[in-house]
Amino acid sequence: MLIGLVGKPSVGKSTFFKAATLAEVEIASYPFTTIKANHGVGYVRVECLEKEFNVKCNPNHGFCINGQRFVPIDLMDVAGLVPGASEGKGLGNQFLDDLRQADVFVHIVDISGTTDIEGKVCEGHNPAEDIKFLEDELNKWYYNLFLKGWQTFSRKVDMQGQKLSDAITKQFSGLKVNEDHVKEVLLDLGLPERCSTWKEEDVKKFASALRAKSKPMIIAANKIDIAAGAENYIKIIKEFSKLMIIPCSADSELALRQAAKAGLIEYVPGNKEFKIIKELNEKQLEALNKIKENVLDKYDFGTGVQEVLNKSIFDILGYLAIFPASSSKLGDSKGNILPDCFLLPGGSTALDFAFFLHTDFGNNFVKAIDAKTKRVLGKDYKLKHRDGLEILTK
Ligand SMILES: Nc1nc2c(ncn2[C@@H]2O[C@H](COP(=O)(O)OP(=O)(O)OP(=O)(O)O)[C@@H](O)[C@H]2O)c(=O)[nH]1
Ligand SMILES: [Mg+2]
Repeated sequence: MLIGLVGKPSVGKSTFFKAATLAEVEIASYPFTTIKANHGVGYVRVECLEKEFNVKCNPNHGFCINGQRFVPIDLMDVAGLVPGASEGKGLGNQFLDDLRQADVFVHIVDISGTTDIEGKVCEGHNPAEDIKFLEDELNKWYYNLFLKGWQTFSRKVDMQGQKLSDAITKQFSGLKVNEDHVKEVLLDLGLPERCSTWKEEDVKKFASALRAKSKPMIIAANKIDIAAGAENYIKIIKEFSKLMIIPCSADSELALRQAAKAGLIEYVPGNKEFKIIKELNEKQLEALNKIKENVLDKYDFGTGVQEVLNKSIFDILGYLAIFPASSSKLGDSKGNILPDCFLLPGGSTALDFAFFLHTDFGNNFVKAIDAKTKRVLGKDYKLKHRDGLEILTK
């Protein structure tokens, strides 16, 4: 799964990326600091099963602190997007190309209003404008891709009597569009089956709806630590009540994670508190106090960075965290306890999980056992978030 960080220049995309991955990337207050996309590994946070079994886990991937398991996911930070990007303005199309492979977008917005529409420092900018223009540019990007060659494509589909949803999925596979998305959009819009009869307006509607379905979006209302942020945030959640908007301070998260890495504080990403464990100088103390007062004590999700990642994967994409585990033996052959935690699509069954682990497990599936309750489960059992399952085979 790939999360793409998008937004106009200077909103804090690279800061968010660095806070989540601790990778070395360039951060600066002028627009277009990032030119080439950055790829890295971030984590979603899941309550580990170790507590239920009273053991200490040894993760193969990611890590676990105080019973909180951090499971790796891919993140991508790209160049800033300005109005007209789909027509090539700013760093335009090159950057849009980077986004094709994303499964979900985090739109980073400067909620403090201290950067204008092109990312230059200002005061009093209305973040609502940014939310609108970005969606618009992304929709235009899809539309332009569709329009290119649409006539030839649609005629061929109709003439050869191809199944429309299948043909579109194949044609636009580079955008990671799946056939379910296409079917749902065709059904929602009620467009004619003969796609060569679609008007330009129909193609536009279709492209926008498919963009929303195949690249769903969550909004990180970043720079909430700046005074004007709080007021703007309240306005924005009223104006865009249908969108998922999380207050966020990437800069605060970065400071906390770096302080924790340097051994100055104990901090579990996503928590609302930290503990000082080393003697700090006045400047360090002041910086941490500001984060506590302006961000952690004020908002439900701490700095919001972890919450944005979790919501993207578990709420928007609907994934489930599943632990391979058996009630009698929690370790693997090397004695590692609860070594794995996998992310599976919502709606997956016990049999899907078996195939996910290994084709042989799937082909020879007999039953699954719930490690927490010892209940026997059949192949059609629908997985639940934080299930621990053992697969028994022939
Ligand atoms: N106060 C505050 N400043 C932030 C926050 N996040 C980022 N910044 C600052 O905003 C400026 C831009 O940050 P970047 O991370 O480089 O922004 P970007 O979106 O990657 O910008 P481009 O690469 O130019 O598109 C820097 O000066 C950051 O320190 C935040 O949460 N709070
Ligand atoms: Mg950047």
